[in-house]
Amino acid sequence: MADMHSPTAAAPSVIRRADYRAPDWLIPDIALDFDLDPALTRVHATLSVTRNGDHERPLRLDGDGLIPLEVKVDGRILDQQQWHLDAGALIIPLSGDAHSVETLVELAPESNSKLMGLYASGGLLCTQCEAEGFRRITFFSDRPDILSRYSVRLAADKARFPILLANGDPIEQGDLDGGRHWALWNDPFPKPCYLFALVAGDLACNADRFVTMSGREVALGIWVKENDLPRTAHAMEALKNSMAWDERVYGREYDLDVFNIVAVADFNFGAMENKGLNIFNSRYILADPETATDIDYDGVEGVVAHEYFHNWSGNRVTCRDWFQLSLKEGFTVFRDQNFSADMGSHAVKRIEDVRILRAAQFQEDSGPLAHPIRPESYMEISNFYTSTIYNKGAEVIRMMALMLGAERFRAGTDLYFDRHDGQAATCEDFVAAMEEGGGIDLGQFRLWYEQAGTPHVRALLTHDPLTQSVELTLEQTIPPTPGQPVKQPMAIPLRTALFDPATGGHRGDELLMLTEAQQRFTFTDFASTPILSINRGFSAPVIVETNRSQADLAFLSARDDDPFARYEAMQQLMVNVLVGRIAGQQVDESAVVAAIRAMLTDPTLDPAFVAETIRLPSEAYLGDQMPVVDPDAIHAARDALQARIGAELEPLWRDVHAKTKANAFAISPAAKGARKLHNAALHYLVAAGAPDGPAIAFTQFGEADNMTERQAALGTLANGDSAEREAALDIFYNRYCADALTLDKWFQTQAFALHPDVADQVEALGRHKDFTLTNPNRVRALYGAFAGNQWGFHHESGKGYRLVADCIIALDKLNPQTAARLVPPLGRWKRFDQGRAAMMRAELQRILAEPGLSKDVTEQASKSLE
Ligand code: 0A1
Ligand code: ZN
Repeated sequence: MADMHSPTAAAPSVIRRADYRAPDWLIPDIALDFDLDPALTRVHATLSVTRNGDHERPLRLDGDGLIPLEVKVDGRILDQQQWHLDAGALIIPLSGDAHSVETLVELAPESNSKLMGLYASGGLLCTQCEAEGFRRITFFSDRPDILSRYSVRLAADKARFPILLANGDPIEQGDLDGGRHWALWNDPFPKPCYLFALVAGDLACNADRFVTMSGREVALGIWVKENDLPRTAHAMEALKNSMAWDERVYGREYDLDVFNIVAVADFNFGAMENKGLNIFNSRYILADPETATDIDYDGVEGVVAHEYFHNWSGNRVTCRDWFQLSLKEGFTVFRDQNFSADMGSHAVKRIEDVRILRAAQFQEDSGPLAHPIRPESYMEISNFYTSTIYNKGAEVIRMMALMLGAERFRAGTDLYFDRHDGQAATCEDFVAAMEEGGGIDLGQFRLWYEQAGTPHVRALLTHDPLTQSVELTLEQTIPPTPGQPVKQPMAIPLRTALFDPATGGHRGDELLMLTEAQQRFTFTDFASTPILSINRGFSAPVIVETNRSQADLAFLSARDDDPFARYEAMQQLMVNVLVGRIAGQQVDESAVVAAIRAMLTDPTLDPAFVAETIRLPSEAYLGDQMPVVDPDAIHAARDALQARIGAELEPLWRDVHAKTKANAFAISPAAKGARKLHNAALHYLVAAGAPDGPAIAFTQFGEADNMTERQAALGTLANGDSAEREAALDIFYNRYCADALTLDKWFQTQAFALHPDVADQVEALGRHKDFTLTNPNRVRALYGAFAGNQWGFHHESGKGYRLVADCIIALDKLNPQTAARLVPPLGRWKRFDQGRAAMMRAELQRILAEPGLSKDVTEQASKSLE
C-alpha cells in the first residue's frame, strides 16, 4: 500500500467546456482497409484533410496505444523526423491546405479487455467507438465535430467470419486467396467517428423489411448466433414499431437502404447507435418467455427504439463536443419513453420512469458526483454517461414539451432537425429552436442546463373562509453541489389541481410556473379548504414537500384523476408511516392498509397500475428521506409494515394471486399487468409469514410458463431461509447454467436478496466457477446489484464496502469503464453514520492508492472523497 510520502501518478488533466475551439483540420473523407484477425489486425487508413481557418498548426491525429508502422502524405512515405507522437497522438506538420494522409497500424483485438475500439466477443470481432474508442483503431481527429464520409473495406477468413458488416450500404464483396474474403461498405452520410462500426463473425440473420413513408424499402437485419435466432422476434417488432412511430410523431424517416443490428455478449453499456449498424448488448435484443422477464421485454423494446431514434437525434444531428452529450441522450431518452408509453400504458410508464429517476438521478444529484446536464468539465468522458445526462436530460426536454404543448413542440423539433441536419450542434441550438419554433422565451429555463442539484419545492396551502380564497405559497431552494455553492431560482412548471373533498372533483388542471424563490398563487371561490394535487404527472424533476395530512393523501390515493399523482399520494402515505416508525413515533398504519385494500378491490383499475402503487417505497428511497440513512432501521420498519399489510389482507392476497394466474403466455400490456399483480400478491403473502408462503412461492416457481413469474418467486424465496429457497436456486442454476444471460439472473437475484447474510453470499458467488470479471453483464449482475442493495451493501461490518472495492481494484486492470461505474455507491458516505462513512472513505482511499489506477476510476474515486 502507498504511504503518504510515496509519489502519486500525475493527476489526469481536466477538459473544460469553455475551452472548446473549432478543429484545425477537417477530414471530409476517410477510406479504411481492415485485414481482420483476432490476434493481429492491420488497419490502413487514408484521410483527406483540409486546413480549417488561417493558422499554421500541424495536423494532430488522436491515437491511444497505436504505433504508426507507416505514415504517408500525398502518397509519399514520411521518414521518422517528419512526424512524432505526443501523448499517443500523431503530429504531422503540413504546409499546404489539403492533403491525403495515410497510416498503417496493427491491433490485437483478442487481447482488448477494455471493450473499447476493436475487440473480440464470443468468436465475433466488433467495435465500440463512443466516446473515444476510434483512436484505439486508427489515428484520427477523435472529436464529434469532425464529420467524414466513410468507405470501409473488410477482409477476413471466410470460414470463421462469413459475415462482414459496416456502416451504411453494402457495395461489393468477393473472395480472396487463402480462404479469405472481403466486403466493401459505403456510408453516404458524413458522420463523427464515434458512430463508426464494424462486425465480423459467424452470424445468423432475422431478416425483414420496412417501407418508409415516402415508399422506400429498407432491408432490416438482426444478427445473432444461430441458436439465438428464435429470441429476436420481439426486437424486430420493436424496430418496425419504432420506425413507424418516428415517422408519425416526429416526421422522421429512415435514410439508408439497410438497417442492421448485431447482438454481442460482452458490452460495456446497453447498446450503441452506430449509423446503420447498431451494436447491442445481447440482453437488449434476446427475449423469449422462457428466459426473459416482462422488464426484459420492455427493456428490449425501449433500447431498440432508443438506438433507432438516435438516427435523427444523435446521428443526422450530432453533438459539437461531449459537453453536449445530453443534446442527443436526454432528447433520445425522452423520445423512447414516449414511444414505450404509446406501446403500453402512459400511467405505468411514467411511474416506472420516475422511480428510476429518483433511484439513480436524485441520488447522483445529491452526492459528490452531482453535475449539470451540460457539465462544465470532465477528466474521463465515459464517466459522464450518467443518469443526470440521460434521465434528468429527458425530464428537461419533457418540461419544454409541456410548456410548449404538442403542436408547438413539434414545430420546435422540426426546426431543430431541419436547421441542424448534417451538423454537430449544441444544447443551446436545441433550446433556441424550441424558442423560435414554439414562440416562447426560455431565458430563465436555461438554468436547467447549468445548475446541478434537485430543486426542493415547499408548497403551503392556506384557506381564508372570509374571502373564500385559497393561497398557495411555493418556495424553491436548490441545494449546493460541487463547484456550485449558490443557486439561482429556476423556472419550474408545476401541474396543479385543487380538489373539493365534498364533491371529489376539481375545476381543472393548471400549469403554475414557479420562477421566483418564493411565489404566491391565489384561487378564489373556495368555501372550504381544498386538497392540493401538485406536480401532477411529475411535471418537473423536483422534490415537493407539502403540509398535506395523511387523510388528504388517502383521499388523493383514492380519488386523484391524474394517475401519477394518485400513485404519488399513496407513496407519500407510506413514506410518512415508515419514516415516522423509524423515528420511533406512534404511527397509524391502518390508513396504508385501507388504501391498499381499496386499490385491490377496485375493478376499474389497471392491474399494472395497482401493482405499482401498492408496492412499498424501496429501502433506498426511504434512506433518501432521512437526514442520516439508517439501513437496519429502514429494513426493519419496512419489513414490519410489509408483514402487517400481508397479514391483514391475507385472504385478499390469496384471492388476487389465484385470479391473476394466466392460462397461456402473452406479451400484451394486460397480460404483463396481471403478472405484475400476481407477483405482488405472492410477495405480500410470503411477507405475511403465512406457513404455506414458501410452498406457494415454490409452486409458482415450478409451474410458471414464463420468467417473470419464475424469477419473482425465486426472488421472494431468496429473501428468507427455507428448504424451498435452496431447492429453487439449485433448479434455476441447473436449468440455465449454459445460458449466460439467464444465469446472470441467478447471480442478480441472490445479490439483491434482502437476506441478512447477503454479503457473505455475494463473497462466495464472486468465487463461483461461473463468475467472471471479463463479462460486464456478469459483473453488474453480482456486484452492481449488490451495491444497490442498501441493507446488504451497508452491512455494519463494512464487509459490503470491501467486497465492492476489491472488485473495482481487480476489474480496473481489465475494464476501467465498467470498474468506474461501481464507484458511486461508495461515494455516498456523507449520507451515513460516522462509522460507515469512515469505512467507505477508507475503501475509496485504498482504491486510489492502487498503482496504475485508470483515469476512469481515479476521477470517480477522488471526486467521491471530496
Ligand atoms: N450512445 C449509447 C451509449 C453508449 C455509450 C458508450 C458506449 O461505450 C462503451 C456504449 C454505449 C446510447 O445512448 O445508447
Ligand atoms: Zn443514447
